[in-house]
Amino acid sequence: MPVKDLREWMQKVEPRGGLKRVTGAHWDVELGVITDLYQRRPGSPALLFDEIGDYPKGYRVLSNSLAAMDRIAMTLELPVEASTMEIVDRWRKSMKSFVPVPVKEVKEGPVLENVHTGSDINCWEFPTPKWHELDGGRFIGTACMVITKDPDTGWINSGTYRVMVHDENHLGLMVSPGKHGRIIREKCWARGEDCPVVVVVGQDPLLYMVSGMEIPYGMNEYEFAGAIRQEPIEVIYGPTTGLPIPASAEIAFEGVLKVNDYRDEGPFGEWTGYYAGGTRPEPQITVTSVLHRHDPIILGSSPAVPPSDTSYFRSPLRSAIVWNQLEGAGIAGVQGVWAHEAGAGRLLLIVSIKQLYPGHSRQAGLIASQCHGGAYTNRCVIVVDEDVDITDTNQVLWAMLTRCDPAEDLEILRKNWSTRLDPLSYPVDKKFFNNRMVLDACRSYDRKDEFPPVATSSPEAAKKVMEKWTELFPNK
Ligand SMILES: Cc1cc2nc3c(=O)[nH]c(=O)nc-3n(C[C@H](O)[C@H](O)[C@H](O)COP(=O)(O)O)c2cc1C
Ligand SMILES: [Mn+2]
Repeated sequence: MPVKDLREWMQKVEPRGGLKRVTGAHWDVELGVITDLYQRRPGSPALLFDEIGDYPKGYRVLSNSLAAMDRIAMTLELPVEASTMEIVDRWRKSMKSFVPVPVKEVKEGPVLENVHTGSDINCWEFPTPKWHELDGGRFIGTACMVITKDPDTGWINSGTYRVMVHDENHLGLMVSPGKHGRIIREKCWARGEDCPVVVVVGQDPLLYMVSGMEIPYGMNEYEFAGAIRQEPIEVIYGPTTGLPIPASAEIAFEGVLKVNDYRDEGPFGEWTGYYAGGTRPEPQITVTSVLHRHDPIILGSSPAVPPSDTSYFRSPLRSAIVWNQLEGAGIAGVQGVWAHEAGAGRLLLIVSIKQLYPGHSRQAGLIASQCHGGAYTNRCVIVVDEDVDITDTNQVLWAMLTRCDPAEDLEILRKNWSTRLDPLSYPVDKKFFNNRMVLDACRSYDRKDEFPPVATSSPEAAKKVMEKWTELFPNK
C-alpha cells in the first residue's frame, strides 16, 4: 500500500532500521549538528527528535529523511533493494511520460485538528531549529512545500523554498529568480495584488522530493506525485487562502505576500556547503492561519557541506534529467549519467558513453555542461568510457588520471549560468556567471584500439569464478 503521510512513511522505514529516535536535543544548533554529523554517512537513518528543549513532548522534528537509497527507492514506490541506476531509470521514465493524477478533495483531515487564526496565531509554537551556527534565524521551512497559484491560469505550483520565522505571525520566504513560486509572486505583484501562499511543513516525503526537484513550468507537483504514487493526493482547501493542502500534513501556514513587503532574511547554510551573502531583504508572509495535527512533526533538512539529505535524492533524479536531455539533443550511446553527491548533484556531472565516432565524447561533455538540467552552477563534467562504473568515485578518478591528457582533453568554458550561491561565481554588472571545465576522460578515439588493455578480471572471468565460489561471493 502506498503511504499517505509522514507518519505512515516513518512506520514503514522504522522496522528496517531507517529511523533513530533522539530525545532531549535542543533546537538551538544541537539538533542541527546531530543532523549534520549523521547525514555525511550515506545510508544513515532518519532522525526523529522529541522533547526538544523548551517545547512540549510530542512536538517533533524529523531530519535526514532521505539520506539512504533504500528510503529514496521506497518513497518513489520502488522495491527497497532497487539499485541507484534503477532509481535514475524510474525518474527518467516519470519525466518522459507522466499522466497527471488530479488531487482528490476531502472535507476533513488531520491537518485540521488544530486551527489557529487571528490573535491565536503563533509561529513560535513549534520547535523550529536553528540549523547551523551562523544562520541568521530559525528556519521552519527547509524540506517544505510552498504552494502558490498562477493568477493568470490557476496553475497550482509547489516548490521547496526556505522559510524563516520572523515573529508570531510573519515568515520570511527566499525564492530565487526563475523559480516558479517567484514567477507567480511577481505576476501577482505586477497586477498590484497580494500573493496568497501556503507553507506546508511535515508531509509525505514524496511531496518533498517532487517539490524540491525541477518539474517543468506549468505542471502541478501534486499531480506529478499522484502519477508516481498511482493514487490522487488527498487535499483540503485552506480556510483563508483556498489553496490545496495535503489533508494529513503535519503543519500548514496560510498567508499572503503583500505587495512590496520585504524584511531582512538569512543567511542560511546552503547546498554548496557555504553561506552565500549575508542578511538581505526578502518578501515576508503575513500569516492568516496556522493548521496543525496534534503532536506535529516538522520535516526538516539541513543543507550543508555535501553530501546532505538533499543531495542524496537530487543526485539520482538530476542524473535522470541530464540523461534524458543528452538523448533529446541527439547524443547516441549514453550509458549513464551520475550527478555526484560531492557536488550536491549539480557541481559535478559524470557521463559514460560508448564512443561511436571521433568527437563524440567531447560533444557529450559539452552538451551535459550546457543542457538545461545540467547547466545551472555546474563546475565540472567528466566523460568516461562505458567500462567505468560512474557511481564509483575511485573508478572515475582512475579513468580521469589515466585517460584524460591535460594538454589535450580539458575544455574551459567561461561566463556560464550560475548564482551568487556559487562561491566561485563572479559578478559582471551585478549579474553572476561562473567558469567550468569539461574533462574528456575517454580513451582518445584515435588511440582507442591500441590503448593498453585494462588489468582487471574480465566480466566473463569474474562471473565464472563467482558462480563457482559462491561461499566467497554470497551476495552476487
Ligand atoms: C532542502 C531544499 C531547500 C531548498 N531551498 C531553496 C530556497 O531557499 N530557495 C529556492 O529558490 N530554491 C530552493 N530549493 C530548490 C527548489 O526547491 C527547486 O529548484 C524546485 O524545483 C523549486 O520548485 P519550482 O521548480 O516549482 O520553482 C531547495 C531545494 C531543497 C531540496
Ligand atoms: Mn514547479
